Amino acid sequence: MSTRRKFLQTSFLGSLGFFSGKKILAQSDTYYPTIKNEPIVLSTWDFGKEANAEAWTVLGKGGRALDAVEAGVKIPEADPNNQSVGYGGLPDRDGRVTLDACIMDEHYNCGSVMCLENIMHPISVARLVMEKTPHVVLVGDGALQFALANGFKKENLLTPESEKAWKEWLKTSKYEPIMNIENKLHKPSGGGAMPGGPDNHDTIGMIAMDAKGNFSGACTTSGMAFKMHGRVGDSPIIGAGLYVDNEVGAATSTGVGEEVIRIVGSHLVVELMRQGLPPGAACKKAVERIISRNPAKAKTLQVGFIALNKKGQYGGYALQKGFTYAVKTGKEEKLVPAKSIY
Ligand code: SD4
Repeated sequence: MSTRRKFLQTSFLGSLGFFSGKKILAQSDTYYPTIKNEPIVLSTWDFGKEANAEAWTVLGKGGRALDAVEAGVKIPEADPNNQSVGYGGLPDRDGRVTLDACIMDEHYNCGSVMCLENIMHPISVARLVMEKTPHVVLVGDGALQFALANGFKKENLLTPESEKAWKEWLKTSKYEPIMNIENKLHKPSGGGAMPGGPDNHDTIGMIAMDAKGNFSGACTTSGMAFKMHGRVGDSPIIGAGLYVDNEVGAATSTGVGEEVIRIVGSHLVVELMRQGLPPGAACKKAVERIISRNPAKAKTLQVGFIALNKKGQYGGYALQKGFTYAVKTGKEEKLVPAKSIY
């Protein structure tokens, strides 16, 4: 299609959206709401749909975004078929399931746990770190001790399927992140999961705005499969895997955490929105920042961002095709295939 025709079509669609009040996909992959201050929740990947539905049990009743995001992400955390979050997560190279999670509310309060073992709901421990301690982050044994002292139960999180996948991996012990080619998520991988591969990009990042116009976010993961013991990705790092600024909006990420940490991705997206970029465009700029550091490497990796601003506009962008995000409002529930650079 010629650039001019494309431009005309976009302008035409844009004006249709403007005059009819219909939701349209804008050039920057940003969607615009019809109703202001309507509660809304966004989550990474297909299985975000079920998590959003749970979050809606809070948001739909006028509840707080913080309660909604915690309730929402607990769904994949407890799902043994999801091999990148919580129970059933693929272990590290030593066969240990180590979990990372963080949460942030509308007052810049935040809490995080890193490399936490044997606790089904790291997100709830992260929330307690936020609410009951003077700290932001607890790691490893300290996080576990804190969880146990607060009534959490110690559980074995390594499912037979994930153990089988790990034993399979041990045969070659090759750690080589492979980008997701196609979104085959939320399916048991039957032992075929590869580090960085299709089943390894299932982190759930969830961001929400409640009926009062307040924002919160949560992010939880078992991290990259077969990682070195002690490795922590972007997901539990405030500013990298998640950021919430109640004056501007919120963003969260998924994909190869090392790349997101380097650019403090979610904070970058929120700051770009503060400067006036729509959410989709802000996500795209963050993805481009990753490429500018190392274009050749970026071609081989997946990273995706989603973002929501104060007006209820939302969007997402990824390095590679295959990244989807789930959206729920009082009016609709849908999966959006994010635009991508490659
Ligand atoms: C990590 N960002 O540990 C996580 C992995 C991930 O989708 O998002 N997978 O680096």
